[in-house]
Amino acid sequence: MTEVQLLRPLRYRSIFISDTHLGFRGARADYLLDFLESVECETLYLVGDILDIWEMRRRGLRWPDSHNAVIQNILMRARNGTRVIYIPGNHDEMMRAYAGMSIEGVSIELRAIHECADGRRLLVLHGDEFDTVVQCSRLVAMLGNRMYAWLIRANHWVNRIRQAFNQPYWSLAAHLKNRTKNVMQYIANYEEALVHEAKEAGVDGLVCGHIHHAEITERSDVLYCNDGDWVESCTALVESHSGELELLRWSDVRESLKTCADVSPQREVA
Ligand SMILES: [Mn+2]
Repeated sequence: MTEVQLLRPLRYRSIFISDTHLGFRGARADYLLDFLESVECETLYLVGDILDIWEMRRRGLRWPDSHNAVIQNILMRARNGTRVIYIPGNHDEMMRAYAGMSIEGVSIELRAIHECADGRRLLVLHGDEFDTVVQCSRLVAMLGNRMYAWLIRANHWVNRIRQAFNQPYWSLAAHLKNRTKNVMQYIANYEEALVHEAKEAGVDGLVCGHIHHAEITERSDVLYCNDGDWVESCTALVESHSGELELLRWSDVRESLKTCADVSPQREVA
């Protein structure tokens, strides 16, 4: 990590991060902490897989100081008036049992609707329930909406049964990453499934995570934002005070702040 001090905190209206996988040794917690200490926001969304409870169960509790510092930073924000909304994912699905509750000032929800400063409404969800839809995307295309809803329920029950046998969540994303041939097709199908869901919800766009692939794109008039992860790419989605959404790649932002404090960070804008 660089020793450069930021001249000012980067101020945003909202910040979305996901897939930090705290408790997993591959988590880039010190990098994430550096990010958190450099930004301010009114609303912070934690879009799932924040804690890797499956990994902790499988390999025993690993909880380095840097992972703890991330949690402390988030709780301190909640205490100091930042709205913090936590939408659990599949690696921290045990937290879904607390949906509707507020713990230490952190609201736990299954999904949320975020209203941007410019009035756009975004569905915020982790996205793991779409693994099965993506897997069966050709069937879904043929059979339509009822098949679609049925598959999401099937995915839920398959993973409940796996859980009962103490098997980790089965993710098509992870499976395909190991067999990289069809990754691009997988990502396209995943995007399509989420865009479909956003349309059903009657919103302008969505924010998700899960597949560790940060992106802002528009598909059939729906804005698709994936905030990426803090295991590989170290990315966050941020909203400015005027409602502009950007993807921050923290290593790029760090570089540009090092060379010139006034240069805008590298970004993708929607
Ligand atoms: Mn996930």
